[in-house]
Amino acid sequence: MADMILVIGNRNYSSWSLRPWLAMKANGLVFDELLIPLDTPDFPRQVAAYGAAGRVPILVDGGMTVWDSLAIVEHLAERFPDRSHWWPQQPRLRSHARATVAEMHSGFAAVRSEMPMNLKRAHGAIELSPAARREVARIEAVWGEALAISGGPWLYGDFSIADAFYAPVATRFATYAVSLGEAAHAYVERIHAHPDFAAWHAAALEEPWALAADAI
Ligand SMILES: N[C@@H](CCC(=O)N[C@@H](CS)C(=O)NCC(=O)O)C(=O)O
Repeated sequence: MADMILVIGNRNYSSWSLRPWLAMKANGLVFDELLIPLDTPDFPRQVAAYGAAGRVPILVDGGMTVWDSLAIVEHLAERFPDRSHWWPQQPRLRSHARATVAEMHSGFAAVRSEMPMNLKRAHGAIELSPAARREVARIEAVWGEALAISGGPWLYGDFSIADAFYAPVATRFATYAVSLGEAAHAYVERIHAHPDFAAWHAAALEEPWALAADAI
């Protein structure tokens, strides 16, 4: 048994769980996973065993628990400073990456609610609100700026926390066939080809659960 356990939701739907999971895998960390299915009568009781916030993901690291996807990766970046896929090394890129990740962590509500992550959904476009369209344009602009200042191929050169945090939205753009410029489209494909993401994706497709997001 590993020292760390990452408590996650369903791989198909839990965009917040995917973020730290991907960052941890990209950094070569060894951890156990505990999946608590979302939207089940038993979810509150099961998740309460790991933390009072009542949401996944949660990291159990030795004697302590860390909840919230961003707090988890910050905790791990401090604990494993020798790993190279947390924040970018260069200060300017690092500050930009932090702002980009903060923007995702606290925003893009319309994209999230209108296009829930649903890896099993048949790909196809839906009608987006003006707010969601504005957010899509903003995400494309953020990606474009990051790729321009870093030179790519990942947002800040090497794969970093920023890529892990934008991976769920990259899946939404593919699932809901969002029309994108060439650079953003290529970035969405790059995320899908990442071997760790591909492993998560393959496992998601095997899951038995069907949630309300399937209606979209
Ligand atoms: N800001 C939190 C959000 C976590 C979150 O909303 N998780 C969802 C699953 S993706 C959840 O646990 N939902 C269950 C519920 O609200 O009952 C984070 O970054 O970890």
